[in-house]
Amino acid sequence: MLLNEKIKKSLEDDLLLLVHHHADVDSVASAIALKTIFSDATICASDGISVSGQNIAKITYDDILLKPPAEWDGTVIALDSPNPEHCGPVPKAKQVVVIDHHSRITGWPKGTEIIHQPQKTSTAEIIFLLIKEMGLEISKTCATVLLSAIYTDTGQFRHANNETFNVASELCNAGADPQEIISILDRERPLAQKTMFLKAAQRMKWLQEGKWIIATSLVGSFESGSARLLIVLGADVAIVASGNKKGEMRLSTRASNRIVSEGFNLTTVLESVKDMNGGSAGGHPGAAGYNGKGDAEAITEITKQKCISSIRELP
Ligand SMILES: [Mn+2]
Repeated sequence: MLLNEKIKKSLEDDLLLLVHHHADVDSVASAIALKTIFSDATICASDGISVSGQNIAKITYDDILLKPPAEWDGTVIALDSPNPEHCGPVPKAKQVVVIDHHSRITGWPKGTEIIHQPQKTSTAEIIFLLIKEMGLEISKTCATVLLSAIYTDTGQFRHANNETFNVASELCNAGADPQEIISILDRERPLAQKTMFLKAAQRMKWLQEGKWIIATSLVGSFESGSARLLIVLGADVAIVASGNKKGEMRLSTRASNRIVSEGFNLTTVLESVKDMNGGSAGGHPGAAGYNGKGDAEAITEITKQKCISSIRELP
């Protein structure tokens, strides 16, 4: 059972569904799916929605609040967010509930109710189970957004497990159409994104450590898509950074399935960057992110060195 009495009670209150910064498909879809059940809920993003997240938002055209209120007279549900920095500022509320599937959950204050299922390949799968547990019907829209999230978070099912396929099949029975989802997710990319991906490739540097290739690059935005593309190009580890004039920087990292299956873990690498430089880190062994302060290029270099060290420690 995922729901305890305290969470069940808090779901009867006014709900604010909070997605993480630069919200991805999993986060936005989880919010929209919950809104198909709790139609009075408010969806809120505190730091923008990614292009692919916006494609999902267009399925229902639900209003999305772009700035969280300082206080919320009810329950805040933080989605796909392993720490409060990832979706903050989190409004003061009667109750905060976190629903997440990242490896490690940290930093949530005492009294927060946490539904943490790190073995699930997406937050959407947890939402699916929650709705089932409540004995409620899954509508076609709900099934469509949840299956879109599963597609995305599993890298088109490359990281899927047996349970992922079971849930996907149930979502199809509830009306999700796999081909329709592919066409939603494959909508044409904005020009700014295409040119940024090309710049990421142009500015890429790479080195070989044993049989593994580490690639780094620097972009103005779209770090995570850029990192994924460097893996497609042949890197085993991709580190893509962006920084702004305020001195804030963001790292997105990806690792190939092959190196992850040999024990390489990006979460551990970025946790150690966090221990050294402050900020926040989180993710999965093969896909993780870091937010902090400092020079984007310098932090990239440090991260690269840490990747080299952990590659040398692989069995
Ligand atoms: Mn996710």
